[in-house]
Order: sequence, then C-alpha cells, then structure tokens
Amino acid sequence: MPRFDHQAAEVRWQAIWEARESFVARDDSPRPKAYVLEMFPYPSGRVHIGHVRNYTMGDVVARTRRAQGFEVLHPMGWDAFGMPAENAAMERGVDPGSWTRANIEAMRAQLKRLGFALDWSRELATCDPGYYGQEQALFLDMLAAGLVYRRESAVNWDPVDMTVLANEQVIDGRGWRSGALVERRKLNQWFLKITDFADDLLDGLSGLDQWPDKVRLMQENWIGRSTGLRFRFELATDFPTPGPSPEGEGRGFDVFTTRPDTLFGASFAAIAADHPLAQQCARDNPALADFIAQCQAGGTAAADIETQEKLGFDTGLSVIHPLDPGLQLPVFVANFVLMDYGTGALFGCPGHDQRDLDFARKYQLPVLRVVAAEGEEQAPIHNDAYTGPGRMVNSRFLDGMTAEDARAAVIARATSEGWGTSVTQYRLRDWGVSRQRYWGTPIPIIHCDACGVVPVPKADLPVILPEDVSFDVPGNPLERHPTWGQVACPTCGASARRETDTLDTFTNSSWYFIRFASAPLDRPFDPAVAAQWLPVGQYIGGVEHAILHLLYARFWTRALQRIGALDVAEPFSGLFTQGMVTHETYSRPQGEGLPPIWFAPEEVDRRSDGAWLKADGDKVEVGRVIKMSKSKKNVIDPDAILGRYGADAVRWFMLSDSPPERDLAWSESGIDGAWRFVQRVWRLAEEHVATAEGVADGKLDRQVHRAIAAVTSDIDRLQFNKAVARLYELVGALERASPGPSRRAGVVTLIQLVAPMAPHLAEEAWALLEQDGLVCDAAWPVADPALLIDDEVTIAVQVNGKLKGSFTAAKGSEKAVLEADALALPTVQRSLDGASPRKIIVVPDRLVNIVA
Ligand code: ANZ
Ligand code: ZN
Repeated sequence: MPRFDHQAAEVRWQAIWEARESFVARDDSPRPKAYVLEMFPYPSGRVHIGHVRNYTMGDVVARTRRAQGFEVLHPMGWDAFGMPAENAAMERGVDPGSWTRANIEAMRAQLKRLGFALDWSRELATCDPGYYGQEQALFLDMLAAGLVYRRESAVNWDPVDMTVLANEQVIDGRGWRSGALVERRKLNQWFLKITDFADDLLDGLSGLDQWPDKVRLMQENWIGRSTGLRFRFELATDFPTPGPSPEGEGRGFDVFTTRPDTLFGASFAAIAADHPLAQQCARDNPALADFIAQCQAGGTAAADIETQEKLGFDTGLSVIHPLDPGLQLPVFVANFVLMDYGTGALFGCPGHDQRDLDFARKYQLPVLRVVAAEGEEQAPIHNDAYTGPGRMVNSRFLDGMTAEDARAAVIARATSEGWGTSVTQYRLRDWGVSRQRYWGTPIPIIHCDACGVVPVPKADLPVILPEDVSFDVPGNPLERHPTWGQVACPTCGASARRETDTLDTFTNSSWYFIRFASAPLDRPFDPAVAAQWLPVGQYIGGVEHAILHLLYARFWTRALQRIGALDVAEPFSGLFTQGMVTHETYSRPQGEGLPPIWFAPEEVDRRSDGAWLKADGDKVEVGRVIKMSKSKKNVIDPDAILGRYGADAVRWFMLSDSPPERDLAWSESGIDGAWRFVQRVWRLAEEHVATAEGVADGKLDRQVHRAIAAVTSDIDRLQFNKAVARLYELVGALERASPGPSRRAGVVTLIQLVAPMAPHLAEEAWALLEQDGLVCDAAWPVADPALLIDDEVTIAVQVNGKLKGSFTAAKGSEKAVLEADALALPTVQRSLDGASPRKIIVVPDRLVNIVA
C-alpha cells in the first residue's frame, strides 16, 4: 500500500511556497484585502501545543480567504519583552537579549515545520529597536497630545522582584511570580489616559457583532460605567466621642452612590483608609493609625479587597443625614472602601447591600428595609440583603414609589437643594505604564534638575536599551548602568538623567497589528497603507486576553485616531477565542503529606484498562483531563508529534473532535485517526492518477457539491470541527462510489477542500493528479446551486394506518413507482401475508398507506 511520505512532502512544499513567495501580502494588489491574525507568541523557547491549535485555526481561515480571491495578510511576530527573559538572566546568567533571540530562532523553525501560510517578510520582534523606537515616537506623540501624564500614585510593590505589579499580578495579596507579600508604595508614574475614552470604548462594543458575547460583557464590566448621585455629608458639630476637630474647607466629605433611593436605609458612612479625613483622624488616634497601616499593607487589587474580611474602625465622628438633619450616622474607616473609586467614601445601607449587611452585623449597626418586593412590605432583612426591584417603604416622602422613581426623586431633590449632583462613574482607571524593569521599551524621557521632565527629541530616537547589563543583584540594572543614564539635557544642555523605567509590555501588543500592516523605517506606520488592511478581519487568541490586551489595543487605536495618526477606530472587527488543549495526567502517590509523582505521556503505556509505567511495568493512576502544564507533566511536545505523524495530521487533529471554542483533549487515538485520514485521502488520489473512464454519477456529484457548500460555510463560521466531519463524510462517499469521471472530479474537489487544513498533502496530491499550478493558488470551489437542491424524499409506508417502514425515492416519483416500492418492503409483505391489498392511498412525496 503506497504511503503518503509526510517528511518529504513538508520539505518540498515549504521550500516551494517560500521560493514563490506564495504568502507574501502585496500592499498594491488589486484583490480585496483580508487581514487574519493570531495573537503573537511570547518567545518562551518552545512552541506549545496550544500555539499549534491557535495558529492552525488562523491558517485555515487565511488559506481559505486566499483561495476565495482575497489578498491575505497573515503575519507572525514575537511579543519579546517581559519578565521571563529577566528571570532567565537571573537564574542562568544569560543576557535577556541573547536568550530571547535564541528562543525566537528555535520557535520560528518550529512554526515553519507546521507549514503555516505566513508572510515571514513582515516578521517583527518587539525587542528590536526598529519596533520599540517607533513605539517611543508614538508615546511622545501621545504625550504632546495630552494623552500621557505623570503623577504620584500608590502601586503594588513586590519586594522580591523589586517591581511594581499590576493589580492582576497580585494574587491573594502576593506577587504572582515571587509569591512575596505585596506592599504599597508611592511612586511617580506615567499614565495613559484611557479613561478619556471610557464611553467610547463602551459604546463601541455594541458594534462588535463578530466578537463573543462573553468577551464584550467582560469588557463592559471592566469599564464599569455606573450612574448615580454624588453628595455631601456634613459632619455633625458635636462628636459622640472626643476626637480631633476636622479642618479644611467645609466640614464634611462627598460620597458616591448608585442607590440614592435607599438613603433612608443608611446606617453608617465609611471612608477609605487613604481618605484625607481618615489620615487626619489618625493623627492623634494611634489605634486608628494602626488600623490604617493594616489596611494599607495589602495590595490595591479590587478582587482581593472584595474577598477580604470586611473590617472597620469607628472614627467617633458622625455625619448628618442629608434628608433629615435630626438623623446622624457614625463614620467608619473601612477596608473595603477604595480610595480611587468614586470619592473614596460611601454610605452603607445594610438592608440592600450584602457587603454593608455583613459589616452592620459585625459592628451591631441598624438594618432597615426600605425597598419591598411585592407582598413583603415589612419583612425584616435577615442574612440576605434585598437587591431586587420593588416599592419604597420606611422612606417618608418616597413611600409607595418604585425604587427607580425614588432614585430620580432623590437626585432631583439633591440637585435642587444643592447638596448633590447626578454623576457617571467608571471602574476603569487610567493605565499606569511605568515598570521598574529592564527588559522593555525605555521611556523616552530625560530628567533635568533645571528643566524638569524633558521628552527625548524625536531625532534622538530610538533610545536604545543597553545590552551590557548585569543581573547579579535584584532591581533594575538600568539604574546601575555606568553610562547609559547620563545624558545632556536636550533643552539646556546641563547634565541630566535618563528615565530608567520601561513601558508595560502591554503597550508593545497594543499596536503590533498596525506595524504588521505597514512598517516604514522612518515612522511607526504609513496611515494610508495601514488603513488598507485594517481592521483585522479575524483575530484569534486565548480568552485570557479578553480584557486587558483587547481593551488596550482598542484604546491605542482610538488614541491614534484622535491625534490624527491613523483613521481606524476598532482594531479587530472579528474576534475568536479558542479553547485549550488538555491531556489526562499520570501519577503515583508518594505517601502522607507529599505531592504525587507525575509522569509524562511518553513514559507511560496507556491501554484501555489502565496505564503502566514503561520503566517498571507497574500501574500508574490515570487522572483528570486538564490543561497541559509542565508541573503535571501532561504535555505533548509538538516536535516529537510532528516527526511521527507529520504536520498535516497534527493540524487535522487540532481541528477535529472539539468545537474550536472548547477544550480539546489530546489523545493517541485522535492523532492516529488524523494520520489514517491523511492516508485515506492520499490513497484516493493515487487511485485516480489516470483519468477514469466510465459514466457520470449524479448522486456523487450532488454529494460533492453539498460538501463544497457545507465546508465553505463551516469555515466561514469558524466551525472547523464540522468542516472536518463533512470531509470525513465526503471521503467515505468517494471511497464507496465506483470509479469514473464523477469520482475523479470529486477527488480533485476533495483535495481543494482539504488544502487549508492539510496543505502539504493537498499540494502533493494536486501535483499527482496533474492539476495546474499549486493548490494554494487555485480558486476555491463553488457549489453548483442546481446540484444542491435536495431531490430525494423519504416516503413513509403504513399498513392499515400503522407505520411499517420507509424508503427514499426521487422527488416527484410516479404513484405506480411509489406503490411498487412500498409493496416490496419486507415488513409490508409480512403484514400482508400473501393477501393482495384492498386499496392503496398515495400522498405524493410523502406517504403510501396500504389498506389490507
Ligand atoms: C449606597 C448603596 C446602597 C450602594 C445600596 C449600593 C447598594 P458600582 O455599582 O460598582 O458603581 N461605593 C461607592 N464608592 C465606593 C468606593 N470608593 N469603594 C467601594 N465601594 C464604593 O458601586 C457603587 C456602589 O458601591 C455605591 O452605591 C456605594 O454603595 C459603593 F443598597 O451606595 B452604594
Ligand atoms: Zn535642562
């Protein structure tokens, strides 16, 4: 039996595609343009199987679009800055630049083995001065346009990694990498004004109808627009306990609420530990000062704050209820109040907010219901705050109104009496981009004692990251570099210092898709050329980037639009988030208190009734199918698999078995099946080298054209697993059909439909069948509408009204034909038992009823 030699085919066709520049995207092409992009990888050193799945999906879309007549831009590059390179430097003494570039070499070779239709001429790495230098130029443009500013702010400080962490990098109060308890520090930081675009970023989501709903919802929640009332609490003049007399303008503070309707249910006010009033009260209250210090010890991550135990400290101050001067509320400093949301202060309504209820129970504060659901007007609140709709109770002039009307009524009153205003508040904060790290884009700023903060003149860009640095002590090696930091001030010429902070690596990924579309040497991009390709029509990547990366890229694009650099609003019109590749685990317990020993798949002999360790022949435990991870050793190395099964089988398996948005469980049987499929297709091609003699087979023609229509629409909707199932079906039909012109034409079509998924096999078979040119250049097959019409019908057969069976017949068949076919059914003959029918009723195309 002839076998498809994957190794030879891969080498041959990859060389031919490269020599012919098959996948180089031409800016000046007259064809309509399509931009297909997968999230670019971090060059960790090895391509993992998740990358393979991600890039295979993108490749199927890119190759199909190309065959459909589009000029396709499908580029690849490297998200090459970031901490792992510095960690490698610290652990292994290699320098981050060499480590990163070696990883890129290795991974590029791995990706090339997979035969992706990528335009390698546009490859970029964010650690190239040619890339980050242009990013510095964009930073300066945004600075000039007022979209960048500097301020002192509290940051999460990781005392081991000696860096500022983003809130997302703080997990349970500890640094995500070091595990050290995070401290709070104040530093001067650069910020990008993403909040300027909060409304626009939110409103734009509704137009992104080719994005997953869940991603749009996550972005919406992240932006977190809420409207409510901002109002002032006046401090009561007589303090319930002796305390400091608050100073400053007025004697009170502002709060923000989304529920002004619940104001008569207020039982306390709370302020953040960082609130100026809290600081003031702590001056002669050591216990309060201790409490504040305790609140500040943790990180600033909102998620942490939400899960912490709610703690408060009574300041002894009281405020006056704005709707009744006779009512006073105690003021607490509370750990759940964030200084940088709203006004850093709130009123607590335990009846209708769970957090407030927990707090009230802990500190014995009153709990009053003010909103009643239908029929439970006076039902007391127990353990659950009522957050649903209803009518107002216990609320004087608001009683009887719906909560919604009451909300409007309180806002109206506050506005007319001058103690509050209606406001819109966002959860979204400005983006702090300063990182005290080495391996990133240097921030192009110079600090001069005389002139202050001075931007590096554009003519002096790029500010090149020095590579002669040492990592023998923690912290940022740029600060220790003997010469790099010393420069003349561009304004006054006096000796000055370079900024040693670098930009958050999310800035690198916020515009790389624009640089792929256009990469002149002397500026970040040519706006006219970039706009020809953008927006990215299909972006594919992991859902872990659903919030930050996508939001930052959307912001960056808008910022460029505002400063007139690029006329594109949304960077990605279509987004798809793929599932993970998973694998079962193999382990042996090590006994009391010890973690199990994990074994890699290749160390194990897996049979249907269990798994045995090859080394000693004894059993190992088969664990759950989970995300591949080094620590559990349940990883499949793409290189090993590629050598054994070939790129096409690996690609085919990545697309089969699971819907692309779901997890895909790697299995030996799955990859075996993919390999067998490749061989079956090859065999069909082999059988048809010579033009087959014979007669046309109309039924097969229709099956082939139905497959064209179905596979095309499946790929359009990114339902790759369905397309795969269709192709299995088509191969089966072709194998069953008798040789002849229909079968040969069907095999040629099959090769074209398989080409985006198994491109080497397809080229090899295309050549074998003596078709013109390369299959990757051939026009995508189009289904003949006449052959799509379903011309077979199922006829139900009854004897005396009881269903006895069915058969298929050509649509519009004669009554006599249907009668004869029905009578021939064995079940019908058995029912008649030799008697001849008394009457036969035929409903054309549907039913034959035999009356015995
Ligand atoms: C009183 C109230 C009663 C509230 C009620 C809620 C329910 P969102 O929707 O996320 O915008 N809040 C205000 N400032 C805060 C801060 N700095 N830190 C923590 N919480 C703060 O949340 C707005 C609500 O969160 C506000 O409405 C306030 O509590 C609280 F039945 O005011 B509410
Ligand atoms: Zn100066």
